[in-house]
Amino acid sequence: MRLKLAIQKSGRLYDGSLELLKECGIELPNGSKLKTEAYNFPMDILFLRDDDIPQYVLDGVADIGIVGENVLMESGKDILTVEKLGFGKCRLSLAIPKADEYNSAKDINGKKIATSYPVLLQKFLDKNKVTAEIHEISGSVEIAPGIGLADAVCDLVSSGSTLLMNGLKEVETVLKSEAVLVAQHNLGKEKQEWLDKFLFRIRAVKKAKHNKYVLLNAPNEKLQSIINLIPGMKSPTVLPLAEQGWSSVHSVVNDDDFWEVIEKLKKEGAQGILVIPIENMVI
Ligand code: PRT
Ligand code: ZN
Repeated sequence: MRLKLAIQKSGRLYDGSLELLKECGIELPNGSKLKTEAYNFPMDILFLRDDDIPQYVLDGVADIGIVGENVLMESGKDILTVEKLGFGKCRLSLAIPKADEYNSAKDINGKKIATSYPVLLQKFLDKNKVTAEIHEISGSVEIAPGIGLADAVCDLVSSGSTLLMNGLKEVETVLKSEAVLVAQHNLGKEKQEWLDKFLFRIRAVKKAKHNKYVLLNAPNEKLQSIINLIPGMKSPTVLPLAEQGWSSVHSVVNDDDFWEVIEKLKKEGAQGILVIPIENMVI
């Protein structure tokens, strides 16, 4: 038994997908392009066009895959979203020429919209009870208004600079997207077990990225208030320093309120605060 994972063969999700495998300790031969076998995990990697991944997973050519939610939802294929992966983040947005007025979705009534995402756009139009003409094109959607092909576009945006360069402004978010791990519904017992092991590693890696290991020195009389600030996973490690009246405190701090916590620690009298990245985190 080998679990077959489909990833994008080149493009925006390629590096992130390989990076994820590496962080999960899954080693691949260098420079493989069509199909490759992991050395130390029962997994074969198939390199495909991103648009083909949902269908291949549905057919069982691949058991699992890494694909953008935008592609998955546009495809409408009945496969499972197992986990959000935190990379390849973007949004599918409606954009119109900068000078055009916009108050609500009603303003696109009767307009011609260029997109590579006709299904998602139609759903958005239906939800907003708007009728517009969808003009499906496969690439360079952003130039459509400039060359008179459409009045508006519905395209993926990350930094927004492509829209800006083409004289367009974003007016609605149709979908927020990131790379996700997908799987077919019935993998069978053995493959499911290996998927669970893969998922266990992914979650440990993701968790570690959101946390940092913190070491600091604290005066003993302030120990309790410092411990309250960094409760960690169970409770912090406290070790006596060679200098009387001082302790070393080790704990884990979440990314979200990281700087706030560090400031409070300083205020409470913590010294020599060291912050170290965590590679894996299993709870
Ligand atoms: O060959 P294949 O079919 O596999 O690749 P592709 O050309 O269809 O896809 P690719 O590699 O461009 O994108 C793969 C996936 O990356 C997408 O399906 C999204 O899930 C995700 N992603 C994240 C993006 C972007 N960010 C993104 N910015 N996909 C495309 N873009 C494009 C967008 O279409 C526009 O042209 O980048 C431009 C906008 O970028 P900004 O930064 O200027 O806003
Ligand atoms: Zn594609």
